[in-house]
Amino acid sequence: MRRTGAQIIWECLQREAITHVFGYPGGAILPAYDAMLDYPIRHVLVRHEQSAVHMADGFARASGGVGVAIATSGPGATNMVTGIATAMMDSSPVVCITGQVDSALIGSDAFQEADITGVTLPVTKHNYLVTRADEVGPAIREAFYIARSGRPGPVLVDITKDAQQASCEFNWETAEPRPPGYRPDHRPRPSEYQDAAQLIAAARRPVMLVGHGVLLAEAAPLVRAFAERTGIPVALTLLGIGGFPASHPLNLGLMGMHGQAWVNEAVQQADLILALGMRFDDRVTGNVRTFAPHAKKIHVEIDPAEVNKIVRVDIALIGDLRDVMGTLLAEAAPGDRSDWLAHIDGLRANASARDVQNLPDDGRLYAAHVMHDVWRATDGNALVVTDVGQHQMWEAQYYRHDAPRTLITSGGLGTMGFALPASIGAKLARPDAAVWAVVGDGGFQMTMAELATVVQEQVKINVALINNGHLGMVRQLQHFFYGRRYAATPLVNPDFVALAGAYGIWARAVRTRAEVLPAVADAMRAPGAALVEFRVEPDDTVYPIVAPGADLHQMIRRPHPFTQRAADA
Ligand SMILES: Cc1cc2nc3c(=O)[nH]c(=O)nc-3n(C[C@H](O)[C@H](O)[C@H](O)COP(=O)(O)OP(=O)(O)OC[C@H]3O[C@@H](n4cnc5c(N)ncnc54)[C@H](O)[C@@H]3O)c2cc1C
Ligand SMILES: Cc1ncc(C[n+]2csc(CCOP(=O)(O)OP(=O)(O)O)c2C)c(N)n1
Ligand SMILES: [Mg+2]
Repeated sequence: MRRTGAQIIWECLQREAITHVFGYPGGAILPAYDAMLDYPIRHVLVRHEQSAVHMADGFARASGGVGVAIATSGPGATNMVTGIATAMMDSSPVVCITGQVDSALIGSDAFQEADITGVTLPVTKHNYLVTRADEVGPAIREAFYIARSGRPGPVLVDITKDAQQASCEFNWETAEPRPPGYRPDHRPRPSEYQDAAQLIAAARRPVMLVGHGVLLAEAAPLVRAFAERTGIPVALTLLGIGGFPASHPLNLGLMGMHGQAWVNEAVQQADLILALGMRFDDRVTGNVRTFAPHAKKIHVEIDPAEVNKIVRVDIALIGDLRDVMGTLLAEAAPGDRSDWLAHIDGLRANASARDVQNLPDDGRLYAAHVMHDVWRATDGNALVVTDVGQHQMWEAQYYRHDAPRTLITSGGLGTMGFALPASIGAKLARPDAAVWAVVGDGGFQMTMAELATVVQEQVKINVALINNGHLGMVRQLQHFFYGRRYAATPLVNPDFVALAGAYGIWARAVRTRAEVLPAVADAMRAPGAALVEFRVEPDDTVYPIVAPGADLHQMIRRPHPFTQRAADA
């Protein structure tokens, strides 16, 4: 059949079962927008192209599918870069389609020309410049294949305006992708499995580190079965949260820079680390030279480039986590690690005495309380999307996630402004879920223009705005490491409730703990989107904290008994 390049874009998206695209139009992509009207795909009109990519990313992370973002050439395409880099760092499958100036004008500084394949080369898994209609189908089909196979990631397809306008024969079948040199399939050798099984059977103090790869591989049930058979406790990376149920007796919790003290201590005392789909980020390991010094290490990982990159391991099982865990489970010997678990329980009891949750209500509102109460009010069933900062860490510590894909957050790039748009994508992917965007007063202001998208597209999200009047996470670094010299971290904020009102969004401000549960319930009952502004303590600190580069067990702990007050800060 004969089609224009513009039509082929939508034919391909339809065949890839894409239901939503997130985008913003402009001259160089107009042929594609015009053709779009004839296809049954919902277009979500964003307010900034960075947000379009975050929405596609949120859609992908919530659904397990691929998210799609679309923009025009030049400023439209360059606005996408932060969103693309965010998806790249967290291995999220996103396909970005951009318009480009006519092929004859490339390199002439034509109106709205930017070399977006050049700009995005380091932050995409792969990218394409398409200058002919007959290249559109193969490029888009290959882009989807690359985005979702192996280690997922963002792929950009830049299509010139004349390629969109020209016609050619389109045949989906002949467009089957065969990218040269791309081999995403790896499998461990049987002897590697045997060596791993021996190390596991011999370990007396083993810990599993569950990472994002467990979610990407849809391997959570296998990991759970493996933990239960072997009695091995589980620590989670930030992006691994949901990969193992928080309520499970073998769950230890978050590890790393802001991980719980007992989790980091258990990792440091372990004699075996079984790292599953995680890449030993520096926020996870602290000082690499002293990381888990007594442990043999097994790394289950799909990307060979991640093996021995940061931490030297004794055995690497390179392959898809679901396949590898299936084989490991079949070979695993039942184990009893009750002495080790009892030891960790002792560490946990020691730490919990310092927990802010165990303190009497002193009339102040703490973000930790807010997150705990949001967890209670949502029965632990919400799909939470967090922004970046202190509130992100408090969510990770105090909202207990039992199911995969119920926490979406920007971990690797740490992109402020991620949460509001990503929550819109997540809600469109999972319309039945109660979606909460947990945002700081700083990051929210980076993409709050998307409140208009929320209203125009009638997306029922709920925003928990943790207003501490500061760029809290940076202020915290200044507090500990820069002699309390607070350069450029206090914020003068708008009236957030009035702001939401200007968009026609239900909103309420909360100042005391007693108001938290009713406000959360009312927000969810509100027929449209809702925003609750929690005016929390301005000087609160995320504990524990491992100083950058310090040993993982050398955490700065919350003072005990709890003494921190505004006046002490
Ligand atoms: C303010 C802030 C504070 C932070 N503090 C912490 C902290 O205290 N603790 C913490 O853990 N993190 C923290 N982070 C997040 C941290 O920066 C990293 O993003 C996070 O640790 C990465 O987790 P990960 O390795 O599990 O996931 P990713 O970085 O997404 O890596 C996933 C790995 O899984 C592999 N993989 C993908 N698919 C498969 C598959 N099918 N099979 C096998 N392997 C697969 C990938 O190749 C990759 O190596 C913080 C971030 C911010 C912004
Ligand atoms: C786009 C971007 N710019 C700067 C930073 C550095 N940074 C990390 S956390 C943070 C403060 C976030 O403040 P806020 O959104 O109010 O959250 P809080 O820490 O107060 O909870 C900053 C500036 C970042 N992560 N992303
Ligand atoms: Mg703040």
